Amino acid sequence: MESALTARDRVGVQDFVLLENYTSEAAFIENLRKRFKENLIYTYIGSVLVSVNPYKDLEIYTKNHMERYRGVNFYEVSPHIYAVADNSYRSMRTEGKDQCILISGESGAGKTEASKKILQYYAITCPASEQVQTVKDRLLQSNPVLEAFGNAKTLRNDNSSRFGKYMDIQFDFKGAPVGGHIINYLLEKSRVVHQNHGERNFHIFYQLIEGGEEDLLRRLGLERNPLQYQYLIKGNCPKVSSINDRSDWKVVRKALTVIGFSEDEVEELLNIIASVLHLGNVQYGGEEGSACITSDTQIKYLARLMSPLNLEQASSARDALSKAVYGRTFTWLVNKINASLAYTDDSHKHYSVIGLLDIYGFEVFQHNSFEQFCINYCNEKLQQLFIELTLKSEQEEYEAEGITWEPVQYFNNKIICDLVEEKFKGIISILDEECLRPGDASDFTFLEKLEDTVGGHPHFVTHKLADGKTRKVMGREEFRLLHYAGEVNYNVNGFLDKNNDLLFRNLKEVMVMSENKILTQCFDREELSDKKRPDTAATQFKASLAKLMEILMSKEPSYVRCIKPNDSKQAGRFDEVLIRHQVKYLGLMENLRVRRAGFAYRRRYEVFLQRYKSLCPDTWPNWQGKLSDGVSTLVKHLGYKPEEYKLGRSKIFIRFPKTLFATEDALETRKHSLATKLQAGWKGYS
Ligand code: AOV
Ligand code: MG
Repeated sequence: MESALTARDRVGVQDFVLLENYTSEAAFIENLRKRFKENLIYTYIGSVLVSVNPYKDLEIYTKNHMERYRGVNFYEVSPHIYAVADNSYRSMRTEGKDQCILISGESGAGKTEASKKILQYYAITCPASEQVQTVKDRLLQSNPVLEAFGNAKTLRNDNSSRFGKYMDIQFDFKGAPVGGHIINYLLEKSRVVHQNHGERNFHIFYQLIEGGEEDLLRRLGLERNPLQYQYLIKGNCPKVSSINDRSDWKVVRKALTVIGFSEDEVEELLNIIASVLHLGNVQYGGEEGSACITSDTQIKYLARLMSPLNLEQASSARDALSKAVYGRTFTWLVNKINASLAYTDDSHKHYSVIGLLDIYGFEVFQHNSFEQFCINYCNEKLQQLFIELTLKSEQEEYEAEGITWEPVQYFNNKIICDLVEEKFKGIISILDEECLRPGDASDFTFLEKLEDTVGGHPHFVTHKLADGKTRKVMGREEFRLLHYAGEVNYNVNGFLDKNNDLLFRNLKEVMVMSENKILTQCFDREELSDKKRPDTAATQFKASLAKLMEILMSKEPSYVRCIKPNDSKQAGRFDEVLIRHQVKYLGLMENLRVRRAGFAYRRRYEVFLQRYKSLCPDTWPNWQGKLSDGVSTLVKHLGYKPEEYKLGRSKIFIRFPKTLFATEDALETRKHSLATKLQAGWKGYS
């Protein structure tokens, strides 16, 4: 059998707080690398789980694994996403407090996979009646449906979430999942009409075309060839080796039924998807700058509505319609799923909640636009929440335990959040101002206004230098934000249009008259008589994020910090530069410093005593007195020196990892000798 010591050498420590040299980034990375090599993708920083995407299927998500983590103390078993899920579940059950699990990391780091593993864990391990089973099935099946309509292949991730998702799982007093509710955040609608090179439209389009039954496609007037559709070929990438659209179609089709869609509803939904593809193929020709439709499709209304426009206006009106139809259908879909997950049992209205947050991760492309601006702003907010909550909870724990708190320096990204969202002088306010200003407002005047207003901000850069010269490396249509996670250049082209997100009134009128039942729910007649201008896209997003922060603040948080090991989606490749960058911006070293401020290790008295009581005759087999006295007796027997530990109100704090390792090794030795003695008929301490 391998000794505890050599095992530590080979696979590193399972909690970074146990690193001897905890301030060294090199030691941190080395520990991560050792574990990654051994397929140990999970490591803790205290109660925070760090996860490195393995880019291959590991045999660690079986039912047996789930059982191993059920009801077991966080620290008794090796780190795992199931341990986080189980810990939140138990806190919810025992303390009666709503929980949330916040998953962060850049695009492709494994957030969506982590959130699915957590959901599966609850679906399998929580108690269930027949009715609960239906809810469990629906919770699970909501994933493939939302991913089909809301995920797409990007350059960063073949299954990239293009919307943010917060999901509440509701549990009754027996701890059974009885309902759920999803809030969706800003879908990247522009993808419907345009994809960058190497990227795809949303999965559902390809799934339908590849997998749809012959007569379905005939009814929808679709050909089984993505190359026929303008909206599917912009990225020049209709097929992806890691994706099987045909089998995914089957999964999605079945999931829709499980969630409770009727055959008619499915048909109407697919009608909409097909219409968007047809719409994309409406091409304009015409002379003297006025548009007419060249192909004789049956969409006559378009001809009437769009002929007063020039070519560019007509195309953009068509695309605006496609985006609006798709975007609203997506929201309809989420509402429909919510209705099917709604907790309907009136007799037990009271329930507890575990919230799961899985958003789009921080992303940087060659060309970044309004969408990346929103996505990265969202990540900025989440990082801020993380910083404020971990610092706060750490400080509170020290105070609660009566132990002096030593402040830790932390990079607080609030300054960047303010730059984006501050009233009157933040970037969003300035953008809105330009969107509302009549006259010559354009993307370019927006950029000029930014330069005038926030030009001197330490996290904002454009091509203009303070002395009036220009910065050559930056384009004249760009501004750069120095995000917590890195620098991103945003091209202002399209910012005003995307933020305005307007649709011609007469196109809305046509939609209201549609016979498709889903569309009539998406386009409300009242909207036509509404005189008030709706909030801009960025302002709506800002408000929904503020609400999200409130929801999260009201719950007890757990964190999963995902790391992407390389940029080529490859198994086994540990790209040190890339990883070091993420460790830095995720603030993991600071997180560790906060966690270690003074003490490497802390445990509740009962947990500590339970684990090590066999090492002292006075505490074995059971300690009868006060827990703190028991722990005190135990550690004195083990020879802990006064400077090595402190006893708080409910926990022991140990300063150095080596003290704990010595105790662990003693436990290991004792287990060995106990096994030998038992064989020889020994009865334990008397
Ligand atoms: P993301 O959610 O963090 O990116 P995903 O969860 O979609 O990233 O992970 C990207 C891909 O990495 C998955 O499709 C899997 O192939 C692989 N992967 C991730 N986690 C695991 C795991 N635990 N085991 C095996 N493979 C994994 V984005 O949605 O782009 O921010 O917007
Ligand atoms: Mg995702």
